[in-house]
Amino acid sequence: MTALFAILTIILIAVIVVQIGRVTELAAKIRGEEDMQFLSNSRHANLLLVFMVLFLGAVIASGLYYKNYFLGFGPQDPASVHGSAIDNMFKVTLFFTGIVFFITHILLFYFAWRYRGERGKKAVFMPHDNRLEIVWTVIPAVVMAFLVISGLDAWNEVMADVDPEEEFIEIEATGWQFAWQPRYPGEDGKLGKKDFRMITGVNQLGQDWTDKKNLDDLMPQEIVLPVGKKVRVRITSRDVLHNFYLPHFRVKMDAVPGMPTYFVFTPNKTTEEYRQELRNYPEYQVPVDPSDPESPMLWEDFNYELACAELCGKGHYSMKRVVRIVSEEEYQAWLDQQQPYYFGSIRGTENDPYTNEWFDFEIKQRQTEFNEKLEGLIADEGENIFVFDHVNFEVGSANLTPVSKYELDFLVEALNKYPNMQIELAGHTDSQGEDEVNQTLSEQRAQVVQDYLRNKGVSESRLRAAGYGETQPLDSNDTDAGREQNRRTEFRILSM
Ligand SMILES: [Cu+2]
Repeated sequence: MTALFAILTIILIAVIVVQIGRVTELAAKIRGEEDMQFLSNSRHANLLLVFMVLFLGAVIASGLYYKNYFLGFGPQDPASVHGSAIDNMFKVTLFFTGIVFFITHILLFYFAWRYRGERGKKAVFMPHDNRLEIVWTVIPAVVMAFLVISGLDAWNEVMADVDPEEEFIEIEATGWQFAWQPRYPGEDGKLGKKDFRMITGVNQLGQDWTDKKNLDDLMPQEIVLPVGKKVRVRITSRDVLHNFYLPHFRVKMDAVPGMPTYFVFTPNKTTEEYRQELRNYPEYQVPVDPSDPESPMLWEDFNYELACAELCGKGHYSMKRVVRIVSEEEYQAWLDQQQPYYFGSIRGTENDPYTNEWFDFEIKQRQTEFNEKLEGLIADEGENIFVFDHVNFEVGSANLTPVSKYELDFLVEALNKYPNMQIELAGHTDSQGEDEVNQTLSEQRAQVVQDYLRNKGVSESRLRAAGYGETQPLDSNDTDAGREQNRRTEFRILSM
């Protein structure tokens, strides 16, 4: 139906155009061809003047109407130290190109009106004018030179890298289809090494875990930064071109696979301060969801954002991330809540290169646990058996696993602390395999532990070793979990 109407309308318009043409031809025949031409020139010249006024009026009106949508105007204030340098550059350029825009458009339409074809008018023949050429070459050249030089000045200021001496926070942003992954350096302040060949499902950035700088790196889902601190962002990409874009901070840099880029900026307004500024504008004092009476206002809901400014694929829009600028105290509190990715997802798994050692903080923490457990046992009249939590043997053998030494060292310290304590070391197995083999294995294991303690300087007179095979299960031998409970090494306090 709509199509039919459209076709009919087009046909009608065509008929009207043809008819007008015929009438004009007829009128020209009556009045004379030349008169008709001049009359038409005159009408067009006047219409051009009308168009000029309407057009320039519309330009000014739309500029005023959208004034709060231009970067650097109204609520679009920059939130970084260098932001105003970029905004000023845009404003100066807009000022000069605006003047040129108005002058050239006024002249364009004025000339079309002033020099329209009229009876008796003849064109001036002017083959060349040096003065005119110089004027219209030199003036734009001087203005352009001024714009370029001041632009270069702003560029050098904005793109300056950090001084190695100065204090700054370095973070990393990796773009991929379709997300940004921020990475923070953790307590050491240094980002660990990466290699794209190490990228796997659990190692999205290809971090090299043998580089200890990686172990405390944080991978939060949002970017949180303290106000007033210089930030250097390392920008990389895992697949295609992306663009790290923080519009409110006037930060924009390509993320290129295989070619790390960076951007340095200093946020100078917290999210809350920016919201308070937006509050002054009526267009931000409307509810986010007008149908919900509880809905927050637009200014309350505002958040800085990280976007991708490179059309990188069909999920491009979903690369948005929230950026929060907070006070130094809030930043520290947020940092303290973050868990290093390594300790959350890699530690103790097959990807962990450090399964044979404990880190200092783990040793401290587990030593505290050991001491508390032992103190509890000493205080308890009825109980006197301490089951080791971290003393283990290789499968079917009496060889201690490498990390077993830590808990045994805790015991050595405890024996030194209580010089009269005498203990019996006991080995236990589950019920799998031959009874006799299990009996021998448990004896050997208790002996190995005793030897270890003796080598650490504990007097042999305070130690006894015994194997109990599978005779003293703690749990059922029918389940994996039960058997794990039953395979154990423990010590019994004989006297204090
Ligand atoms: Cu992208």
